[in-house]
Amino acid sequence: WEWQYLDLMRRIWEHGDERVDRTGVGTRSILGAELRFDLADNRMPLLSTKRVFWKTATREMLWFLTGDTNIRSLCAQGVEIWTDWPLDRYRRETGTEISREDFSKRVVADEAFAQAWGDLGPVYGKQWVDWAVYEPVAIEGHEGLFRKRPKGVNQVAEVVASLRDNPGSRRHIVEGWNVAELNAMALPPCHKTYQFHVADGKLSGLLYQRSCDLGLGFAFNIWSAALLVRMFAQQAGLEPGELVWVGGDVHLYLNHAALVEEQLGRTPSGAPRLEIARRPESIFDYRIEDFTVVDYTPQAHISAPVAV
Ligand code: THF
Repeated sequence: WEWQYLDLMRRIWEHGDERVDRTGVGTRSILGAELRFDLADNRMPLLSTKRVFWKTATREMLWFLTGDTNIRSLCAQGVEIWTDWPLDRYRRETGTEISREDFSKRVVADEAFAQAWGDLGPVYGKQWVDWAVYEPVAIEGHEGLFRKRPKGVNQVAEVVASLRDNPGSRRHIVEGWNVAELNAMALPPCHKTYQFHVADGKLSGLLYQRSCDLGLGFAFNIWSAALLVRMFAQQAGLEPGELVWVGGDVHLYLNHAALVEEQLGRTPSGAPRLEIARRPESIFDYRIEDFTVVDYTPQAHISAPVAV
C-alpha cells in the first residue's frame, strides 16, 4: 500500500500546482486522491519509509476522544504537535519572546496560564463528543430565544451505538466541520469527516480529509484513522475491514524538498500490526498502554518543519 503513498507524493511534487498558501510557506497541490488499505490481521498503515511516532499520534487520538481542546494534557505527556498554534498566538498577542520549550513547560505548570493560552477553541474533541445543540425556549414576549443544552451531541458514542443497533446504516458519521464554530477554532478541522460501513462482520472506515500535508501530517492522520476503526470495531464486536482515505487539497510544502527526495528514494518494507491488549468498557476508556505495535522496522526518521 505504501507505494500508493509514494506514487501520490511523486505525482504532486512533479505536477502539483505551485502556490502560496495560508501559511506563506508555499505548496504544490492537487485536488482529490484516494488510498486504500486492508486492515485484516491487525495490519496498520504505518509508513516504513520513515519512522513514524505512532504513540504520539495515538496519544493525540485518545485526547480527541476525551473532548479536551486544551494542549495542556498533551504537553504533560511530551506531545508537542499542537503547541505551535497557541505559541504563535501568545507571541503575537503579548509580544513576548518565549521559546517553545518554555511555553510548553509553563502550560503544564500553570493552570491559569494554560486556560488563557493553551486552548485551541472548539476543535475535533469538542465537536466529536459535545457538538453544541441549541433549543428554543418558550417565554412569552421573548420569541426566538434559544438556550444551549448542557450536554451536546456525542457523535462518537452515537456511532458505537448505531454500529451495534443498525449496522446497515449509511449514517455512521463523525463530523468535525461545525460551520458556525469554524471562526472560533485555532484551525478548522483537516480530517473532517469519518464514515463507517459494516459488511460481512467487518467494519470499514472512510476518512475525508479536506486538506492534507502529505509530507508530515499524513503519516499521523492515516494511522489515527486506522486506530479509530480498530477501536470502533472492537467496541462493536466486528473485525477490522478496510480503510479508505480520501484527500481534498493534497499538498507538499516547498520546504519539505529534502524529505520528499529522501523518502522517494526509499523502498517500503514489512507489515506492521497493532495489538490491543484488552477490550475496555467503552470507546472512551482506552489507554496508551493498551496498544502495542509489532513487526515495525522502519527506516530512519526524517524531520521536517511544520507550517503554522
Ligand atoms: N498543519 C500542518 N501544516 N501540517 C499538519 O500536518 C497539521 N496537522 C495538525 C494541524 N495542523 C497541521 C497538527 N498535527 C507534527 C505531526 C502532526 C501535527 C503537527 C506536527 C510533527 O511535527 N510531526 C513530526 C514529529 C512528531 C513528534 O514530535 O513526535 C514528524 O516527523 O512526524 C495534521 O493533522
